Parts: sequence; C-alpha cells; structure tokens
Amino acid sequence: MSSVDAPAQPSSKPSISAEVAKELYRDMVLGREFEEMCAQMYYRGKMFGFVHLYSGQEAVSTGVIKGCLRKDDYICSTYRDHVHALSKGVAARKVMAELFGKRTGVCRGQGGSMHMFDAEHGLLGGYAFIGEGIPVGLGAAFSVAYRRNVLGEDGADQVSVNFFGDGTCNVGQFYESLNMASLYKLPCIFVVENNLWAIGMNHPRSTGPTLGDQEPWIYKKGPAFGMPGVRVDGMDVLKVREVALEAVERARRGEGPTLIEAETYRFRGHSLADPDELRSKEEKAKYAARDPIPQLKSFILDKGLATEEELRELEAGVAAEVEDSVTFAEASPKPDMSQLLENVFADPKGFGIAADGRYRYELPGFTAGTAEVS
Ligand SMILES: Cc1ncc(C[n+]2csc(CCOP(=O)(O)OP(=O)(O)O)c2C)c(N)n1
Ligand SMILES: [Mg+2]
Repeated sequence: MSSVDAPAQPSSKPSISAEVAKELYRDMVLGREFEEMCAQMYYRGKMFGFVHLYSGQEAVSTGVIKGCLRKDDYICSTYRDHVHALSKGVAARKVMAELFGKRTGVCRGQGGSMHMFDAEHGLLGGYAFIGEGIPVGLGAAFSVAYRRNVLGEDGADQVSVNFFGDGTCNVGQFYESLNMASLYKLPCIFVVENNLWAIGMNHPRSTGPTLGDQEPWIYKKGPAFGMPGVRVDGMDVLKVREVALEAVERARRGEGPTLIEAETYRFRGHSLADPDELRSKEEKAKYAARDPIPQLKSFILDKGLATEEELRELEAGVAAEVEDSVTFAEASPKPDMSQLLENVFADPKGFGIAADGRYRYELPGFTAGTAEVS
C-alpha cells in the first residue's frame, strides 16, 4: 500500500500574495539549511546524544506555523523539533546554541536537541517519548477554553497545535487526547506528519485499516471522535497552509478540534545515527522529486511573485543567518556548574550545590559510587 497514491485534499492551489509566498519560501529554506548545518556540526562532534533532522518535512512546519499561527498560539513538538521552533519564531542562534549545549541556548543548554522549549513563542516543548507532548498541547487548549468559557476572557482565542508522527498514532495518549478535545470542543489541532516510517517500521505494517477500506488512514480517526479529519499533501506548503488556516479559524471560533494527516517524507535517516538502509532507493527518489522547496520556488517564479534574483538574495540571507547561529553557539559559554541541579526538585536527603560550588549531601552512604563534582 502506498497511501500517497490516493488523491489528497484539497486539490486546488490557493492564490497567495507575493509577501506570503516569500515568507513561506524563506521559512522552508531556513529549516532545510539549519538542519543541513546541524548534520555537519553533529559529525564534527559539536552536539551530543541523538539528533533527529526534519529535512523533507518543511512544508508541514511552515504551512501550519509560519503560514497561519500567531506568536501567542501554542505548539507542541517531538524530538524532531528544531524546525518547528524556527517556524514559531525562535531565533536560529538560540536553537543552535541549545544544540551545542551552551548557556545561551533556548533552554540554557539543559534541553538539547529533543527538548526545545520557549514560553515567549508558545513552544511547549519537544518530547523524546513519543506521544508525550499530545496531552500537554491539549492542556494548553483546555486552559484557553477555560479562560474563555468559564472566566469570560473574550481575548482568549489562542489555538494549540500538536505535531507528531504516524507511529505515534498507535500510542494511547493520541486517542485519549482526541476524545477530550472533542468532548470539551477544545481549540486544539492535531497534525500528524505521516512520513510513512516509524524508525524502521513502515506505516501499513503497524496500523490497522479504517472502516470501509483496507488502508491505514489516520485522518479518518477524526470523525470517529466527532471532529473533521483532513488529509493533505504534506509536500505542498500551499495546500498545507490552506487546510491549516481552515482548522485554525474553526478552533478560534470555538468550534473545536481538527485532525490533519499530512503526507510527507524525511530525506534522511531517523536520526543522524541511523544508516537509513531500510527504505528503498525508489521510494526515496519518488519523494526527492516532490521536494517542497523547489516546488514552491517554481510556483513563485511561474506566478511572478518574485524574481530569481530576489529568491537568491533571500537564500543568501538564510545562509548568513545559519552561519551566524554557529558562530554564536561556538562563542557562547558553557552552562555554569550551578545550573546542574537547577529545576531539579529538592532531594529530602539534602543533595545540592553548596555555597562553595561543590556537590553537597547530608547522608554519606548515599554517595557511594557517585562521581564527585567540583
Ligand atoms: C513511548 C516511546 N516508545 C518508544 C520510543 C522509541 N521511538 C523513538 S522514535 C519512534 C518512532 C516514532 O515514529 P513516528 O511517530 O512516525 O515519528 P517520526 O520519527 O517518523 O517523525 C519510536 C518508537 C519512544 N521514543 N517513546
Ligand atoms: Mg513517521
């Protein structure tokens, strides 16, 4: 089964202004360039742990976030979160510095690749455990509905968007959250980035068919929970933006949640540690030909929304921004030792950093085997 061969909705390309087209293009190029730089920096040993890149999936982040969300709206991401953060307006410098584990990072170097969080931009986190972010985004939507419906705050019209993958749709939190969003008519949008794979598990091998057909559709689970389910070509930023705008408007009007299944593809392995040997050459080539960035570029040039020269300038601006993020991250200080136990709940046995900056404890036996920190 190849779910992308069936017709996606909606089918027509919407008309957009030159300004919006260029904004979308810039955001997708920024996402791609940033991730390619991450790969270089990872292989040069500048980053630690697992790093999951988003290359290929840019049309989803850009179409949903840059294309229609406000700064005070909320998003929840996964471990593939750098580009969602960028689209939401977090500075490239702060994301790169976080990846380098530096104090100037968006979580002061304590989150790393999978845990980007920024309250100012409504980024409620990247989450390493799959499905973990979904109830968090749901909670944000609940708080908005509560402020509007119970406390009578007319201005409470933010929406909360949850991003997660196809594999994550077989985790219980997905269904629990769909149910609650529907029950309370929450301003919550569930965006499934169906890239056909969950590490090495192909989507049709892990997901049962929906009623009335033999395909493992995810969008059809929306109506089962009383909300619209929409399927969209996730390699086409304009189509993604179109369905996202509709879902966002619906949520802002207080009409409840929407489930969007965006069909997309990652151009690299699951993480930078993955040799990516399971996916066929043919499948990779098929999606490479549908790369969302050149697609939008052709559209912009065909419609005369910008000249080649303008787009080149824009690309040069992005390259400079990404380069600057690395320079900034390199030059930034490491977190101070005093940060080590910050945001860690006090241990009743007295662990902590003493005034002299040394590791402190009150129960001697408890330190057996613990490295001394100085
Ligand atoms: C609760 C939990 N179980 C298992 C894992 C291991 N794991 C990491 S990524 C992943 C696959 C997720 O695939 P998908 O939701 O399609 O997201 P994608 O990586 O394709 O973006 C799994 C099972 C995990 N991180 N959390
Ligand atoms: Mg997947």
